[in-house]
Amino acid sequence: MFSSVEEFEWNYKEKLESMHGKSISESSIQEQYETLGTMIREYISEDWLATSEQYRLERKKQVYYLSIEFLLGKLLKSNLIHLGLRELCESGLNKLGISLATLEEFESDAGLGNGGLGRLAACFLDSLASQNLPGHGCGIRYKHGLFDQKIVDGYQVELPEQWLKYGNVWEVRRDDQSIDVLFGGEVEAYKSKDRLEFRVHGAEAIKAVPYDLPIIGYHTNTVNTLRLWSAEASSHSSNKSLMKYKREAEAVSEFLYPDDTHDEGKILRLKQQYFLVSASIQRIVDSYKEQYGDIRKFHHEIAIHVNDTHPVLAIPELMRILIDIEKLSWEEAWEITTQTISYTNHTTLSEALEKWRIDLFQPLLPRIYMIVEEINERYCKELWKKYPGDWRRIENMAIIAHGVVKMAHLAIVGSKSVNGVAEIHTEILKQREMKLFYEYEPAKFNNKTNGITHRRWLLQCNPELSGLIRDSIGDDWIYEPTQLDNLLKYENDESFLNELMLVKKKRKEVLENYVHYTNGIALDTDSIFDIQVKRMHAYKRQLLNVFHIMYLYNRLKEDSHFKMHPRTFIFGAKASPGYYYAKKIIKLIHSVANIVNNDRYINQFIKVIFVENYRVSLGEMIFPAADVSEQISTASKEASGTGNMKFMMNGALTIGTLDGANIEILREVGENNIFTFGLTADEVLNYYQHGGYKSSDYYHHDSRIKKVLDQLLYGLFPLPRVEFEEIFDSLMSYNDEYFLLRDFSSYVKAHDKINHSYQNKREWATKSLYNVAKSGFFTSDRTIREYASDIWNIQQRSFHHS
Ligand code: 4GP
Repeated sequence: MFSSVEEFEWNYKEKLESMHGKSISESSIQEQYETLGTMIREYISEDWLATSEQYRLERKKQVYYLSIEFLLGKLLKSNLIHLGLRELCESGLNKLGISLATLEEFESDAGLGNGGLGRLAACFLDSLASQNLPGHGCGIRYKHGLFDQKIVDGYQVELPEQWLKYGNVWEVRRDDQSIDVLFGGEVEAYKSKDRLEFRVHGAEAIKAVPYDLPIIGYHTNTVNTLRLWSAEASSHSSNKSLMKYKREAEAVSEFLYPDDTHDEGKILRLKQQYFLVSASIQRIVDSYKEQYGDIRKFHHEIAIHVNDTHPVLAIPELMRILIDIEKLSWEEAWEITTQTISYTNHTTLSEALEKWRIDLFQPLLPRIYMIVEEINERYCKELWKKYPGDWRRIENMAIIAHGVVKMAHLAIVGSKSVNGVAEIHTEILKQREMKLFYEYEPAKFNNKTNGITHRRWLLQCNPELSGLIRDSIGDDWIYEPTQLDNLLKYENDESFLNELMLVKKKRKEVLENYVHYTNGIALDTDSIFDIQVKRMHAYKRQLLNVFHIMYLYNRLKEDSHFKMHPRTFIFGAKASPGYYYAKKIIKLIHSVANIVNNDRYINQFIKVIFVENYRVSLGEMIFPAADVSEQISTASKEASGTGNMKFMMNGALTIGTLDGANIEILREVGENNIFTFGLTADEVLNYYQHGGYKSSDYYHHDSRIKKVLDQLLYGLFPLPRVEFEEIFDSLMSYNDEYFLLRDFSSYVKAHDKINHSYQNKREWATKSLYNVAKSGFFTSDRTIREYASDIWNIQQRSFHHS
């Protein structure tokens, strides 16, 4: 059906007619999009089936990646590129008067995630399929993904996201694979053949219905599966009124991260977690048994990875199934479980370390709670043997303590492997956050530095740059991105370097067009595009970036001799709906933008742009357009970062702290090709531990800082003093937890260096080249290979090029 343009054209017309009963000229963009999507899905259906069939025949060990988030973005374009069909479809559609780009644009972003953790999961799926590895995702089919952000008068307003408004062409609903997940009820213990057994009475069932999405490998015929579970009313249960029950059941997969400031919201989140885990594991066990029969060898054939602590109930759920249903002993079940499960930690921020109150947990999941209690008891006994009398240590390592269940502790105890996501992050886990666990079981801990799929984040989003790379070093880098290193032979090639800068300019123009259209502000594409896009969070220090802009504004105002290369500061960020402080920073960025962009003198040098509703598809436009990548978190706080890798791969230079994967970027590119500044992680952690930092000293001794901070309260913005008082107080009254004032001066210096270095076009181009050439290490293909060999022990299926 896709062997020639003509054949495609013919088939497309037929399909459109049969699906919508319309001719091309009568059809809407939505119908045209749906037609193409459906054709592609049907086109791969054979490979999709064949892939699982082959895994079965070859008895390949499979990994299931459980994640509460999958931030996929749009799929049409990447699917076409992966299948090698994009050009053919584009020509065919052109002939029919349809623009492929318009259809690609029409598709909604699948925004089933917040940020790094969810986007990483999406990159991993891509790398598994593209490397012919038997790995699948399990997640939740939220009806509404991450909210849509609107900016009204400089404030963030959240609107419900509607990605399923027109359905989802990629998914296949699998009613035959539906399964009930049970909540509540009472546990009954009974004797059966000398063994104490348990069953639950009076539980309420919620039906989990899977929707399968194909994950198409790049130029191979491997098609893996992402299974997203949707919650529906089950025919089996409930004493409640039908309407109430139906509403409650469907609420489980309605929103990504329901508001959990109240107990009701907390219970819903816990329900979501168990829903994902229980449905996935029940099905994994079923299909394993169908194929292999002997449950005792489960861990030889199956690996289950929990992405952060949200799916950690996988541990007691697998125990429940092995003990209550498969009738194994505790010891056998524990051996299998702890050989099956592995866990990644993505953050050391204390507010992100999940703890569930027992009074919420136990009534919702009584049998699971019992199992967690027993895991805890046995573990504490084991610890007592090793550390007799050291009850303090044991208390600190317990899974249940002080009325809460500590999910990270459960994760560590029940997994065979615990990994951090960048070298420094793993070290901090080992030496500080998880020190006691590391001392007890050092072999469990390992590092897997994050990566990104270079297929989406270079090949797809930057055709100009990938074209230049192809013309210079061929195509091998697409299969092995460390080959990008070969670009270094152009280090002294003036014409190549000019080309590279021309590509950058083109990509800046694309972004300029978009910003011009959406924000109504024209940008100078000869200015330095200095970009910070990521979730809004105090530790990521967007505020430090704003302070630098305010400082430049002041300097330009005060000193008419001060000149700088024009800069365009671009921000994109969503703040959590309940995170008041982060929302204030969004307001501050807009307030500064207002002043700067409307000042005729100043705006020759600086412009400030906030792009609304930052998401994956916008990222695809933004990363290629950056000259400077802002990675300025307080050292020790950013576990890895992955945006830093996307910028680098597209030739931006990083200004960054020695945090997360920035350190590894520095190692790859060398210190000439990155601008680092600020406290080190050790220095930060020592301050936290021993004190000694006084932010007010910096306020009183650095007039630049004093001026900027005072301006938060008066003299600059036409706003009441209270507007930014909280920000001021966080720095002065609460001693600047994230060390903005401490790092300000070295940050300004690093920016001066950027300004200086950009004057020399050739020097800048060479630095940019180094960043692209050395970015191969950060492909998620490398990361996934490490997980596959060190943790999951899975192997590629026999290779099929297509
Ligand atoms: C993020 C981390 O903050 C980021 O440093 C890391 O690159 C990313 O995970 C992937 O490992 N964490 C989250 C989260 O997104 O929700 O905790």
